[in-house]
Parts: sequence; structure tokens; C-alpha cells
Amino acid sequence: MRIDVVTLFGEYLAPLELSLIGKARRDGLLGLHVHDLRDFAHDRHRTVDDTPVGGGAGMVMKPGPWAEALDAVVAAGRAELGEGAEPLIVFPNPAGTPFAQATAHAWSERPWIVFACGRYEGIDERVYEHLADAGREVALASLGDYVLNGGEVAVLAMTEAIVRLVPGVVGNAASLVEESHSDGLLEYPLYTKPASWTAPDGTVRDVPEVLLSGNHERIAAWRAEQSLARTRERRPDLLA
Ligand code: JEK
Repeated sequence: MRIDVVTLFGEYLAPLELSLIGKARRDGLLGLHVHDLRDFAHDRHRTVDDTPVGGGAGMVMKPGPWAEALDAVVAAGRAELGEGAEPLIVFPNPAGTPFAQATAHAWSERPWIVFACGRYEGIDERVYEHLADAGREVALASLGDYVLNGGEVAVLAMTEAIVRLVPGVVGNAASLVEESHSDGLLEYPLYTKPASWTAPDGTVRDVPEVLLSGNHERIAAWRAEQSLARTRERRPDLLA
């Protein structure tokens, strides 16, 4: 899988070099390419933003650098993947479709994703129109209902969610199988050894007896009950 990211703040993407994603890159499962939007601004000050037409607070990203950057990124990707290759171009956007686990699954089957990270108040609307008219596949996706300063943190989260689903990336394939069988409820409580633990304040805290019983049916029933109770308490929306 190839992932391109266009951003003004490439340093934000440094965590993608680490851990799981870094390993996927070193193993050749992931090609990650970060591009500086500023390279596609050609005036003396390399300007990428301007005041909003119609008035309003803050600044808006100019369409020119974005159109040029995305054209260049698509051309470079095609030179490597083949001239027929077509990326999904994703704009993280607080007004986008919610990014969910189902999105991560669908996108993990894509050979090529280009992420376009906006900043300021967002990007001139004509960029999306231009791309759609050029026949490009475009998605606006939101990480969640809160306001970030730009798309970079959303790209980190989305990339991690997507790439860990690519076959060969997550070390423990059994974890992914268990995940795919999870019934849309929250996870049950987890414990490890010791079965009886003395907390720093002297309190003795035991693992629930049922988990030590060796009775796999009772354990499964207890976990299912815990999952349901937690979901009712913390995420009633998942039960509706
Ligand atoms: C991309 C620029 C910053 C900040 C104004 C007024 C109510 C805010 C854009 N889940 C997510 N949250 N935020 C983003 C995200 C934020 C971005 C950009 C993604 C590009 N910004 C910004 C304020 C405003 N709005 C009305 C909401 C807009 C995101 C994702 N994905």
C-alpha cells in the first residue's frame, strides 16, 4: 500500500516512522511519502493562505498550491504504481463523514491513499470541485466531533487504524480475528497475573474468581455480560 501526505507540517508525521508503521515500511508493506505544500507556492513569500472572501475570521488555503501539489503527487505515484493507478484523495475535515472502523477496513484494501492536510480555517472549496471534475476519487473524513488545528493529527490516527489492518502488519493475527468477531460492544475487563495483587496503598485486589475457574463457558458468559453492562453505561448509542 502507498500513502502520500501533503502538509505544511511534515514534522507532525514523524510518529509514522515509529513502531508498527515504521516496521511495515521497513518490511516493504507500506510506502509512505510526505510532501511539503509550500513547495507548490511560487510567489516570493511562498504564500498558501489568504483572507476569506465574504469576510469572517482567520485565513483560508489558496486553491493554486493545492491543485498543483495534488497533480504532482498523483503523477509521481503513477510513475511508480503504473499509469492506470488512481488514488483515493482524503481530506481530513471537521465537516467530513465520520471516520470509523468500517472506513479503516474499506480503505485498508486500497492500494493508494493521498491525504491532504488543511490548516487555518480550511481549504478553498474549488479544490474539491476541481478534483471531482477531473474524475478523481475524493473523500472528506472527520476524526470526531471536536476541533483540531489541522488535518495532521487526523492523518496519524487514520493511517494507524488503516495500516494495522493490512495483512502482515500486525504481529498477532489472532488479535485481528478476535476483533472481527467482536459484536460491536465495548471490550470486557482484562486481567493478567498475579491473580492476587497488593496495590501500593496496601489494598489486596483479586482477579474475578470466574476467570480462574477454567470453565470456558462460564468465562465467555461473564465476559459477554460485562461487555453489555459497560456498553449500556458508557456507549448506549451503540445499543440503539
Ligand atoms: C482539517 C483546518 C482547523 C479549525 C472552524 C467552525 C465548527 C470548526 C478548521 N475531527 C476533526 N476536527 N478538526 C479537524 C480538522 C481541522 C482542520 C483541518 C481537519 C484544516 N482545520 C479548523 C476551525 C474551523 N470550524 C465551525 C467547527 C475549521 C478534524 C478532522 N479530520
